[in-house]
Amino acid sequence: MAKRPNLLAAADREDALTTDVLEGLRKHPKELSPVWFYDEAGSSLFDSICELPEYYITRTELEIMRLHAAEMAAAIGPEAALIELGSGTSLKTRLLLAQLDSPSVYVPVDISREHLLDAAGAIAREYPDLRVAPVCADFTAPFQLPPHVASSRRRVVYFPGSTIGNFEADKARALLARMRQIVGRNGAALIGADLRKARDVLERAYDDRAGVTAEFNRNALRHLNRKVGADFDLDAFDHLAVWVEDMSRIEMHLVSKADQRVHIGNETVAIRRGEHLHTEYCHKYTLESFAALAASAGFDVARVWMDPDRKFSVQLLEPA
Ligand code: AVJ
Repeated sequence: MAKRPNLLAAADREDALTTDVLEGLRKHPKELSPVWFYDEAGSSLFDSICELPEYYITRTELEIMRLHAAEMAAAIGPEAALIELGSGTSLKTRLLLAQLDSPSVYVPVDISREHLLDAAGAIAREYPDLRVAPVCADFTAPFQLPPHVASSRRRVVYFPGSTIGNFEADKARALLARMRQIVGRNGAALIGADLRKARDVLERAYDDRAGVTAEFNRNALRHLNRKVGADFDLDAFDHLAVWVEDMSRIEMHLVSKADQRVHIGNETVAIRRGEHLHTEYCHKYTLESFAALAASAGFDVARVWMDPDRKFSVQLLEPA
């Protein structure tokens, strides 16, 4: 059986990370995992992104939750176990929790132990009657649910933020299929999914005037420099956000401004002038394309809540 990453010794873990990074950089086009965005600086840059006038996603989803969390809670029903993938420090989770009828347990799942415990602690303090059972795990792999989930009437996975959009179709399907497994026959999944819209609106949302998203993109390199001892020159890369119609996604790239060599561990990676490193995909859906994705994982769309301009959707999926 494969060892779990958090059981590996620190040195092995670093080797594994370096191997992962090098693997991505040997692909054509070169790619870096979006996980590299989120060190401390990156998380605070992301918080700034959420405040940008161009980045409509967070505020639109919040608006939907403010308007419709009560209906969502009614559709979910009493004594549910709410299992959130990624730990919920956010207002969205609170808005939902505040409306649920006697939830049996709230289970935030996150790979970062520190972030998880902070988030779980904050929720537990704000909702003293709520049982909070955090699980430290990579939610893209199987993990064990805490015992209290068994006594709930219904299991509901909550996956807000359009994070589903960061996964390519086969991975998104696999993740939804895992949710289907987790919630069982009478469970549900409540998912935030961003909707397709005009190219200029999307490109501006990922390439803001103030340059915060550009900084967020480059910060992945700074994180790599520190974490795996690489020597990326941040100034040698341009930020690019482009809508790729065929794939129905925004792609974020870093474009090399010069021929350069980057050292990672004992390896050297050559990057040509004009070469692109892919850092993130953000898929955008139509109601039809999301329903098809859900169906491919064994879910029907039971309810959809949207803002009045139909920029974003929160969708309740139930086993088909
Ligand atoms: C947090 C992954 C949903 O895809 O819109 C924001 C990340 N990247 N700006 C998104 C992000 C660039 C965001 N998600």
